[in-house]
Amino acid sequence: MALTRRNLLKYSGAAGAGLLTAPAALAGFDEHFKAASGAAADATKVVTGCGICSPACGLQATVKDGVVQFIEGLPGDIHGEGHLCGKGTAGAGLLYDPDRLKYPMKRTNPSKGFDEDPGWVRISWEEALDTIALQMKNTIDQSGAESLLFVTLPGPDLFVRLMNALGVVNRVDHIDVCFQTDRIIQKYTTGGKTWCNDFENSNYILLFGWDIVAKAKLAYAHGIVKARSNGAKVVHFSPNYTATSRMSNEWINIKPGTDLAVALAMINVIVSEGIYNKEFVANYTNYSKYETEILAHFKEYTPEWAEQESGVAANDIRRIAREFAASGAGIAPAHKKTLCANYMNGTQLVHAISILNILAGTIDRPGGRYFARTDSVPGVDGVYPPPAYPAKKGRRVDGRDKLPLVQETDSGMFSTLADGLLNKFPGLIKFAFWNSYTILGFPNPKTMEEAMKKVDFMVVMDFIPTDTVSMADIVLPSAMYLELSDILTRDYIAKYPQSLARVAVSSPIFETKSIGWVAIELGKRLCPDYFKTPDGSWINPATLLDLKTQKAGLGANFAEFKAKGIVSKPADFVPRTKFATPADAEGKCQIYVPQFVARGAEPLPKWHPKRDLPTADYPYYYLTFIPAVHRRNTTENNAILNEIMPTNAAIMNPELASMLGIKQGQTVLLRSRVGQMELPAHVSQVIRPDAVMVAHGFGHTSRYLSKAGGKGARDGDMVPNASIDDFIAAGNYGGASCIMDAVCSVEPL
Ligand SMILES: Nc1nc2c(c(=O)[nH]1)N[C@H]1C(S)=C(S)[C@@H](COP(=O)(O)OP(=O)(O)OC[C@H]3O[C@@H](n4cnc5c(=O)[nH]c(N)nc54)[C@H](O)[C@@H]3O)O[C@H]1N2
Ligand SMILES: Nc1nc2c(c(=O)[nH]1)N[C@H]1C(S)=C(S)[C@@H](COP(=O)(O)OP(=O)(O)OC[C@H]3O[C@@H](n4cnc5c(=O)[nH]c(N)nc54)[C@H](O)[C@@H]3O)O[C@H]1N2
Ligand code: SF4
Ligand SMILES: [Mo]
Repeated sequence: MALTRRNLLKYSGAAGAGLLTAPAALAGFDEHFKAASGAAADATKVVTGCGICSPACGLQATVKDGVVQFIEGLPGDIHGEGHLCGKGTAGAGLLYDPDRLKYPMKRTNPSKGFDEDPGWVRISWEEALDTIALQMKNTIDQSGAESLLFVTLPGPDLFVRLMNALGVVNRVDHIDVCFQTDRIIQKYTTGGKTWCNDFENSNYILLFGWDIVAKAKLAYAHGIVKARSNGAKVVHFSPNYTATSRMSNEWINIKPGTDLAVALAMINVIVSEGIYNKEFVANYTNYSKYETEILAHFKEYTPEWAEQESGVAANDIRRIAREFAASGAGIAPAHKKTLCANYMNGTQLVHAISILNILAGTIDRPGGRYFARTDSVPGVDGVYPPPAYPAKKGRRVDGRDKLPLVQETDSGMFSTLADGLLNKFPGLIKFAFWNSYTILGFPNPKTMEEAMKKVDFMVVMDFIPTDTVSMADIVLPSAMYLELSDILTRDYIAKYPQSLARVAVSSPIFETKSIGWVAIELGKRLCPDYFKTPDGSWINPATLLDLKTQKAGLGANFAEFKAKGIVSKPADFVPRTKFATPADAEGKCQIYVPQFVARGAEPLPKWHPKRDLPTADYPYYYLTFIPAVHRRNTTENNAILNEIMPTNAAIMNPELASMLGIKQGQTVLLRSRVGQMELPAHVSQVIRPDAVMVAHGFGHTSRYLSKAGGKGARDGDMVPNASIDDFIAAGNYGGASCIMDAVCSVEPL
């Protein structure tokens, strides 16, 4: 059914009526549509980019009377290839979520807690910004800039400018719970981010974990499908049978946390048999310089040894290693969470996988992992060079500075933040600004809840009333991607540059604003010199966008770029012959990383087990996964997606269920050494008998999320919190965040 103004009003009114406990500021939606009804009567198609995940597939929205009626893929876009995935198609459910934050609000109940009613009162933007600026200024004056905490991605550029101008030391983001270890390893082994996977030209795709087909970046899911139809072989190691396992030629059931053993053994086979890509290895890697060390190091990691650790037959490991090496174009993507952040040994695992790709000789080669060729779009500092920024002085609350390789990345750590706030530096942080992050993304949200109570003043900017919003002193309503304009460079499929204009398809709902606008407004109040243009006027977001468009070579101004929709600059793919590894690597890929030694890390990956192993009390592996139809912890309240998957369950094998006397749908109690949860059992063959699996993204506690609030359980409640000391002791020098490193018991209730 297409959305029309009439049925939307009806729908949002009905959903709003469900929110009987919600304050006036959160209820009702009709005002916005009344305002929009003056718009043109004819339906128009607006081209933009999806904003649910980072490839930003091209999207076209049918808009009538100012209301988005239909969303579909954009023909000609290399990422979506004219399609959107389920999450992307349901975008209007986010835009028109009746629970959205609509106005700035302040709390009137001084008692803070996730169970407390904050007593929200609507305030003006002026009052909100003045209050926030005053709190920030007082904090800096009394305790220094180190007492400000920003929980935000390193963007947008205007917000970064504000943080730099104030000398903010403590900015943290979720990169460590996702792909930080890969980022560190790529920097030293290949010279940068190799997230582009040339699946369609690959002959052999070796997948450890990553459920690429369901966890689509649509672009990669298409790539796997094309690879299969081109005759490539796909091998998928996973403790559960996933959508990707179904698409693979071989699914290999692996003991959780042991992919490292298998990868080390594959390197053993390839180097000891000398079956690596001779031309690439000789010309573009440091193999020959460190051959003695490499051969000696991997000698002990035989397939027979790896079989003991992983349960994967030695013969299979040997055979797959040989097939991969002989294939001519083999690829082993690492990309994100499953390999990089799941377990304590994630850093070693991504190093081992990078070595496999280097030995296959496919770094920046057809069929391999390659570097994105993109347009270069300047940030605000490239358009308006800022006055010199003050030096950043102060302590890192997350302890990042104890891990030199992480310190070099400039992103803070979700995984150790709670420990820092509670134990290492209690009282250090007086003011926190959360921008589009909520506690469900933390390895152990319970500890984060405790930690947040220790911060005196908290601002939360988001587009929906998340759990974190419940703890805020001031709440700022954020615009979301369908209300914003921007330049999107395509960097998932990027053999040549392609940029897409993100165009607002809806006027801002109620009083929502962008974080860039907030940065300028706070800048005016706190550090005006950084927010002026050379002619003395305030930076204007629309003019800034025009200048960026011009400098990136995409058009004379944004309107011109917007009229084109997509700007492609086709060019031949010229493989790199010099790699941007550290200067002393002389432009070569590094298998052995000599620079790691001085940074307290291992130059070659060693075997380390995962952190939590089964015990008599907690005999089963605890696994989590992200469902295909949701984005992490953002879409559970989207009416369309909530209907498809409203809650989670404890997924277990029939063998385990029958041993424990558990029936389909029966409530079970899962316990780990730090937490417990009750969920209905979902008995299915898809998972190993020694593991239990729970979907991430559920267990929201916010009373203002009328569809997701109170449904399901929070996967992270079972995962032990970590500290920097734990990481150092375990040799986890890349800060792999142990996002599902837990074991559990199961009992029927
Ligand atoms: N639909 C959807 N797609 C997404 C996202 C989203 O929110 N929604 N988010 C994107 C992001 S940020 C990320 S990081 C990726 C995450 O995508 P994935 O890496 O696929 O993440 P998960 O779904 O958490 O885990 C995938 C699988 O790994 C298996 N697994 C667990 N332990 C092990 C192990 O030790 N070895 C092996 N081989 N497998 C194991 C799990 O059982 C699960 O089936 O997805 C991206 N794509
Ligand atoms: N326990 C556990 N923890 C995990 C994971 C897990 O599987 N289990 N997975 C990890 C991984 S791989 C990742 S990538 C992280 C992701 O963790 P997060 O980054 O925290 O998850 P997101 O779903 O991206 O949503 C973050 C916030 O952004 C807001 N948001 C979403 N879209 C918009 C928008 O368009 N505009 C604005 N203003 N706000 C928006 C949402 O409301 C939400 O509050 O979580 C990690 N943490
Ligand atoms: S893969 Fe899906 S959610 Fe991600 S950008 Fe494309 S359509 Fe949107
Ligand atoms: Mo992620």
